[in-house]
Amino acid sequence: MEGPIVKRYRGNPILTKKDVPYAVHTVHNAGVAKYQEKYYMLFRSHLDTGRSIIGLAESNDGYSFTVHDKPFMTPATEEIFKEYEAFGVEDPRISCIEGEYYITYSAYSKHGVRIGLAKTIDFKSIERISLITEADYRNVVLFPEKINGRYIRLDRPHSEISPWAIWISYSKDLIYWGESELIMMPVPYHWDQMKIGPGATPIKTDQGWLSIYHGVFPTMDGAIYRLGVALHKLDNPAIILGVGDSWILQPEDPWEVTGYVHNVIFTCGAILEENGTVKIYWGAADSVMCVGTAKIDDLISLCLNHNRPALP
Ligand code: M1P
Repeated sequence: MEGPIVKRYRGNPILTKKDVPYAVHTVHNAGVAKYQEKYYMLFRSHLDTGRSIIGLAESNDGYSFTVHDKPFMTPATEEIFKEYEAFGVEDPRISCIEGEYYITYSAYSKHGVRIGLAKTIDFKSIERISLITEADYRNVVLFPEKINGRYIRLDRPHSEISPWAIWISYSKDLIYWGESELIMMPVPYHWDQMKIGPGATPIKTDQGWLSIYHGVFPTMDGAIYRLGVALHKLDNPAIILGVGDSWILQPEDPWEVTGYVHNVIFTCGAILEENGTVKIYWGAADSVMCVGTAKIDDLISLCLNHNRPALP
């Protein structure tokens, strides 16, 4: 492999607040999916209340996006969601399961952060299904198919006494989840030692499910958010075949280093193309959206040949 494992698109950032036809301060942490040959991006934006909503953009090539006139998702006005989304909806991830697009998002309120599950079949309307965690969780993403007859998700509960880590849970109906298990932890004095969280929707490959996650390192100048990769066993994603020892992307471009929150690279979506290239989308400094490409074989090789343990 020559050069960096993720090649940044020269036209970054691909989406900023200037591209949005309504008033927002940021455009970041977007889930992305392909529907009828187009790319659909659900992105988070801060309003001038400091609370977040979710907008929609579409693209023919995955690089040049046009934002729809109105937000796609704003805090619910009907109970029970209204009570738990009062402070905003954030960080959507999209998983296409049997032709329907399921969206997991953070629902923020005075009660903490829960995860909501919603669904769209056409990116025109959205139906809320359920709140699928209690507080406090973030960064929950569904595998894009049932495995052994069950839905599976990667979790990130918040703990007072342990670094925030990646768990797995199972469901027969997408509503009730259980058999939760800790599967991956930060490693002391590593680039992701402070906390980790599931990122993009897992990508199915012949060799396993490729998961792109974020890892955080504390410095005297604040936290640095980077991306890494892990490979989960195809028929049992609780088993991690390898976690890449090095990060695949860190803040370097000016809009990644400086912004609403400095030094943040945060992904909620990636698309595997037929030629083996993965388009990885990331929010930079919680301010703008960027994209880059990597070869799926390089990401898998990092997990299998240059790895560290999933659990210390
Ligand atoms: O500001 C960086 C990120 O912080 C939070 O992520 P995490 O809980 O994993 O640390 C979220 O607020 C996320 O949206 C944000 O990008």
